[in-house]
Amino acid sequence: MHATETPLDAAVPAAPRWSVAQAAELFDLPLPELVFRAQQVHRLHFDPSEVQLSTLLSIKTGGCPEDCAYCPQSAHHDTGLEASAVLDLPSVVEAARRARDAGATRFCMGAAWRSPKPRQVEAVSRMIREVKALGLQTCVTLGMLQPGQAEQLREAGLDYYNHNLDTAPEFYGNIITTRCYDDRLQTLEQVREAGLKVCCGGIVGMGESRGQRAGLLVQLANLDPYPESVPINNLVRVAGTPLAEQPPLDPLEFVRTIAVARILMPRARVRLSAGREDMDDALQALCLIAGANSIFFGDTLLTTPNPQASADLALLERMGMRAQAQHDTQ
Ligand code: SAM
Ligand code: DTB
Ligand code: SF4
Repeated sequence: MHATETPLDAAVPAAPRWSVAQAAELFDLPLPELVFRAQQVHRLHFDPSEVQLSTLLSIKTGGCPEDCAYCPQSAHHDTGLEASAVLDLPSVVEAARRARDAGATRFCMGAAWRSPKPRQVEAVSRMIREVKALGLQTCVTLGMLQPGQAEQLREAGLDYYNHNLDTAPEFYGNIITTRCYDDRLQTLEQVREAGLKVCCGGIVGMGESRGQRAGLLVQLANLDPYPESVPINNLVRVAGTPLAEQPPLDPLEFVRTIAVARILMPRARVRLSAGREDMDDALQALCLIAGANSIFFGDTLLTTPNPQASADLALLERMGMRAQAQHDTQ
């Protein structure tokens, strides 16, 4: 090689890799120091007064063959939830229109599948086309994908694919036995290779340690590139699931998790996700101050309740904050 040439890969800056020890050090900081650092990072990349609104719709509910211990939709748990067929296209379009009219910029459709069949991907593709035509960003979460399916979804107009790592690798087996961490990583790779944006996060409050919360965030941050969208869910303790009696996480530990996610993934939309029904306004405000800049918007998540849209808009107003404009969906 000529002396002035640089090797090809030297021109591409490597994504910063984080160690679990570094993330754990952040978790251990005094809360004001941690929140200050998260705010500094947040302001470098986002308007700190703006929050993105995503609305969820369950397009196929219940009867899932996977055994995720947190999930009311698993056929392994008796939660009293009736399994239903795939929603019809007009109902999906109607729900998306209502979400858009209420102020959402992204519409996320979730299905209780381990992995979609070809005809199911076709049905979802029809939904994606129509939702996209309404001017909304589109996201789906359908479980593990087979080769070619991510491309098919992208061609229909999909922007984001949600597939959560859920927890740290070493805690995963305590929560799910019907699939492994590598299965999840493989689907995430296919999603990336198809040119889709990645929505990937996890759940806290399932009995994991602080080190394991750090471990989850490091797994997410070290995906190359890290996800554009990072949902941080606080466990919704649903009766009939194995985690129904799990003691609640210290709310300030949830705030710390948000702040560390913001620092490790500076440009990501960090979403204050499931679990807001159990949080008062002050705690939600603290999460938005600590670096969250997205919420699930609308009175149901997939199967469980979420705060009323009017309450969320009122909270943003009280904080002097605002929803992301519908013409500005980056
Ligand atoms: N079946 C697909 C999958 O698992 O990827 C998509 C739907 S699944 C319900 C989407 C995500 O919802 C899960 O990965 C999990 O992070 C979250 N979730 C499910 N039940 C939850 C609960 N009780 N509390 C918090 N988050 C939950
Ligand atoms: C995510 O991380 N959380 C959402 C969405 N992605 C699909 C789902 C939360 C589900 C909470 C339990 C329920 O409503 O069934
Ligand atoms: Fe099925 Fe997804 Fe629920 Fe697991 S989280 S039981 S895969 S719907």
